[in-house]
Amino acid sequence: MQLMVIGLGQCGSHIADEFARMNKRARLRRRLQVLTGTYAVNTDLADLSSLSSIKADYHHRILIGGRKTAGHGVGKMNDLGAQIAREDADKIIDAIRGTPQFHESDAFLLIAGAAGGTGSGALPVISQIIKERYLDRPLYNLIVLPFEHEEHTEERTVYNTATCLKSCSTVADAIFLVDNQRYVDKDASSGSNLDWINQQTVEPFYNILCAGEEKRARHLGTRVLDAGDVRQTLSGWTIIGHGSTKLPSLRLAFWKSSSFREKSATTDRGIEAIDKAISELSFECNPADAARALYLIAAPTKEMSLSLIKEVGEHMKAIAPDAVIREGDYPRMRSSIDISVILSELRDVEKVKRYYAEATGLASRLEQRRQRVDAKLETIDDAGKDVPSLIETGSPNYPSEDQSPPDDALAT
Ligand SMILES: Nc1nc2c(ncn2[C@@H]2O[C@H](COP(=O)(O)OP(=O)(O)OP(=O)(O)O)[C@@H](O)[C@H]2O)c(=O)[nH]1
Ligand SMILES: [Mg+2]
Repeated sequence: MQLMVIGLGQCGSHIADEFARMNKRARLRRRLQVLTGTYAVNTDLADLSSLSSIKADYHHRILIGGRKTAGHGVGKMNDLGAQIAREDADKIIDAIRGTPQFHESDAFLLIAGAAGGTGSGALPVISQIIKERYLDRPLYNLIVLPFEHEEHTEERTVYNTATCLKSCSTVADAIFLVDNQRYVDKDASSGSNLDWINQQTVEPFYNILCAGEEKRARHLGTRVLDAGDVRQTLSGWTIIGHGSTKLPSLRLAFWKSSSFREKSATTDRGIEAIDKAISELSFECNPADAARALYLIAAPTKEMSLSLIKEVGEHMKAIAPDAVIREGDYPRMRSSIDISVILSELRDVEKVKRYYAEATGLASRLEQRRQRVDAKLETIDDAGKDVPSLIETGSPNYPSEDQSPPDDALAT
C-alpha cells in the first residue's frame, strides 16, 4: 500500500518526517516504495528547517500564513490555523498535484497534534479540501492527543483537541488516535522524548504498508495483506499497534524442528506477540468495541505454520469478538515473530467523549475569561483617566508637516 503523507504543524511535520525515514528504510532494505510523497506544512519557518528526511525544497516543506504570522506559528489559536489553511490551501494542492507518483497513491494520510494551533486548525480544513477534490481515494487522519500535564496547565489544550477531533470526524474516512500520555505511562524514561514517541507511532505501519507492495515470491505469504484489506478495515475511530517476540537465533530460517514442543513454543510466541501488540496500542481502549480488525504476522517462512496462523486468529477473535477480522502473513528472514494489529470502527471511545464534554462549557468559559480581562483593563484605564498622557489620542495635536507653524512662530 502506498500513502501520500502530509504533516501539519510541528507535531504533524515531525511524524511525517519519521514516515519519510521509514520509506527510505523500505527502499534500502526491501527495495519497496510505500509512500508516493511526503510533505510538511507549517506556519513556523524555524520548525520546517528542523526536519531531516523530507526534501528541503519549498514544494515539500510548505510555509503557510507567512504574512499573518511572520513565520512564527499561530500560538495555539486553532481557529487562526484553520483560517490560514483555508487561505493557503492552494499551495498544498499545487504541491501534491505535482508529485510524480501521485496516481499510485492508495490513500492520503494527514497528520497533526490536536492540542496546538496550526496543525489542529489546518487538519480538518485541508482534509476536507483534498477529500472534495479526490473523491476516489480514501483520506485518513492521524491525530496526536496531548500529554496530561498539558491539559492541566492550559484549558485551550482541551478546547483545541475537542474541536479538532469533532471537525475531523466529519471529514476523514478513518482517524488513527495516538495518545502521547500512553507513551509516558509505558516508559517514563523515554516517554517524554518526542523523537522516540514518533518512532513508536510510525513503526506499526511498516510491515502493513510493505506487505502489499512485495513482488518477490519468497516474501509473498499464503494470504497477502494488500491495500484492499486495509481500506476495508479502516473506518471511523481507529488504533494501531505492533508486538514482537524473539526467536532463538539458530532457528532463523534454515532449521525446522519436527518436535511437538517446538511447534507449541512457536504458537506461544505468536500469542505473546499479539498480546504485546494489543498492550502497545497507540491509544487505550476496549478492543471488544472494534467492529473491524486486521492483523499481520511477519515471521520466517519455517515458523509460519498453519497452527500459528490459526491460533493467532482465534486469539484475535477472542479479543475482538464482534469485529470483522482480516488477516495476512508476511514471510521475512528475521529472528522474530512480529505482529501488527489495527482495531477500527471503535464504537465507544471514552477519552474522545470526555474531551467533548469538557470542551462544551469551555468555549463560553474562555469567552467569559477574555471579557473579565477586558473589564479589568477598563477599570485600570478608568482609574487613570485624569492623569495627563504624553501621547495624544483622538484628534491629533501634532501638526502635520503642511500645517506646521512657521519657523519664526516656534522661535518666539
Ligand atoms: N508525539 C508528538 N507530539 C508532539 C510533537 N511535537 C509536538 N507535539 C504535541 O503536539 C501538541 C502541540 O502541537 P504542535 O504541533 O506543537 O502545534 P502546531 O500545530 O505547530 O501549532 P502552533 O505552534 O500553535 O502554531 C502538544 O500536545 C505536543 O505535546 C512530536 O514531534 N511528537
Ligand atoms: Mg508550532
